[in-house]
Amino acid sequence: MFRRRRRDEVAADPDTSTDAPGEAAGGSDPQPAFDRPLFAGFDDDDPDAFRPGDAEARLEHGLERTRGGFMSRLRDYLGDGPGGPAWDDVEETLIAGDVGAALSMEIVERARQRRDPGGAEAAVRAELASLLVPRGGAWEPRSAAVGRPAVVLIVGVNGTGKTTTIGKLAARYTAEGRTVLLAAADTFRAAAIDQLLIWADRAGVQVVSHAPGADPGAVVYDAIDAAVARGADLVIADTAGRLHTKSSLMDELSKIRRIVDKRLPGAEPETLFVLDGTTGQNGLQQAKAFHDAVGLTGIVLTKLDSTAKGGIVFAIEHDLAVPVRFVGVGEGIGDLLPFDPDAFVAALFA
Ligand SMILES: Nc1nc2c(ncn2[C@@H]2O[C@H](COP(=O)(O)OP(=O)(O)OP(=O)(O)O)[C@@H](O)[C@H]2O)c(=O)[nH]1
Ligand SMILES: [Mg+2]
Repeated sequence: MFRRRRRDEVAADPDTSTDAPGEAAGGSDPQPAFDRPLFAGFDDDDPDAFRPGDAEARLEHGLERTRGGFMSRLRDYLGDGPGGPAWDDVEETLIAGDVGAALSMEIVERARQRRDPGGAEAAVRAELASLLVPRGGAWEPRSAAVGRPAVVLIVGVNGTGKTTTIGKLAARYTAEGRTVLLAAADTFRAAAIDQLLIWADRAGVQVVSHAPGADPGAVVYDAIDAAVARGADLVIADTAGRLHTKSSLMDELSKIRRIVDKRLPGAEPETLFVLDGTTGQNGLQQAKAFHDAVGLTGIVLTKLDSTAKGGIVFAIEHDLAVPVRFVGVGEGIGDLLPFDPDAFVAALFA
């Protein structure tokens, strides 16, 4: 069923019903997402506003805490003091910044051996940059054939920023002139569907939704059908937050994936894992479990503005070899930046 720019209605397709995805709450989300402030930073007087603004300045702003936190200590220790760089402190600082213990040791070892003419800071900077997965250009979800939509599945544990990211992505691609359709496949809570409707309203895109409790796979199926019928370019599916340790819920994601493959053979949907940048090394375990279960094609690292430990970017790319595609640097609709490795490292050391 289509929804466009309506925030007061709840979808009401006949329920196709499935096992209660209710366990998805998993108990790790302290409060329902809908009760949280959703649009801090969004100008309500100008609801069509999507202003990505100057990406470089936004990135630096989003990384303020990280730069003032572990990065500023790192640079102090890398300075040419009387005894040279304090390598032990450099290693500890990297660990404290969420880079991970084994990887921090490796970085320091290799940086020391580099004997970079630019000094210790240049050496560490080069080592950090080398951990990031090389990209073949900007992220571009691909469709299986002309006239068929590209599909993006958004997955992750509870409360990491999935729905918010979908709103931001929808605004970004709509601003680029593409037709985006959202699939409300988090059917666990009515509030989750409502939340997506609000974001869709903000971004000016359509939503396909079923009744709360419906089969998420059926929602995605219908959304693809609707996208084909309407000539939409991109379907972005919201999914319920789930703990990576719950195998039945991970199976549900695989099922959604199979439905996309069946409905759009050869589509190769993008599966973006939304990782809360404030969760630290635990987030790495989550990402690995999701990667094993459904095969991730990219990562969105959210809440970078709320953490002083942006080093998780290096850990995750090194350990998973899955590229970070976007970073979330705030709660506003424009606070999602495409991830550019060079710009990221430059902003950290700026
Ligand atoms: N500071 C900051 N907050 C963010 C960012 N992205 C999301 N949030 C906030 O994180 C909270 C959770 O966001 P949601 O989009 O509801 O998260 P979710 O993953 O969809 O949650 P569930 O559906 O309950 O699993 C909200 O308060 C968002 O405003 C970000 O990049 N920075
Ligand atoms: Mg959500």
